[in-house]
Amino acid sequence: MKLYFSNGSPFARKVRVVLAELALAYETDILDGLRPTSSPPGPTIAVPVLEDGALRLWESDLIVDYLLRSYPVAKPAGEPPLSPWMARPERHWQDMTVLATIATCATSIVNLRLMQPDGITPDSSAYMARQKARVDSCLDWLETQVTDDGFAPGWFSIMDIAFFCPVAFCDARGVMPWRGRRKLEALYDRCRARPSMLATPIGGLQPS
Ligand SMILES: N[C@@H](CCC(=O)N[C@@H](CS)C(=O)NCC(=O)O)C(=O)O
Repeated sequence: MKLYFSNGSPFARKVRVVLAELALAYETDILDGLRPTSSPPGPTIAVPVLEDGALRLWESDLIVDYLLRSYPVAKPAGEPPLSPWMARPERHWQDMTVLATIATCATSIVNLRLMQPDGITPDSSAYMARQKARVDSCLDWLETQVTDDGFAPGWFSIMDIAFFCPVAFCDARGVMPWRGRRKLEALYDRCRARPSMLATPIGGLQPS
């Protein structure tokens, strides 16, 4: 397998964390910052992109779903164990809605960051103010969905990982304050210590 990514990308980090949790080896194609539009690894001109043999996939949640289905582990090593699914079978639509909300929130966090160097901020742009409001609104709603034991109690879930990666990026890049939500903060602090998180620092100060 080969993963195209940048060290800063929170979407790529989610995939890297899952690869680490599944103990899967992979080659890397790392380019920090934005890749040239002339030679992207996929048509969305975004990372991550995963190559597995003849198959090439993009969109981080799709890649994670592919990994979980293609490389299930009999006995996950971590505690709590990595969930073997994207969403709990008995709460499929609720969990998929949580994942979709996190993805939307992550996109707004990254957009806020990517516009910073051009001086386009929530103070100077009504649309960036809307992106910031969207992040707050998503996080407020996620706080109502998460438990004291994460999004899926008893598991280190893809929802937990998908939440942690963009919020850690938000912290590291000083995008906007997000704290003040008790359960999300507790989840964030628990995730930080997980070996797969420690093994995938976002590093650098590149734009994304
Ligand atoms: N929905 C995509 C988002 C991927 C994404 O936006 N990646 C950023 C890096 S964090 C990127 O490559 N952006 C390139 C661009 O904006 O042109 C996913 O989940 O994989």
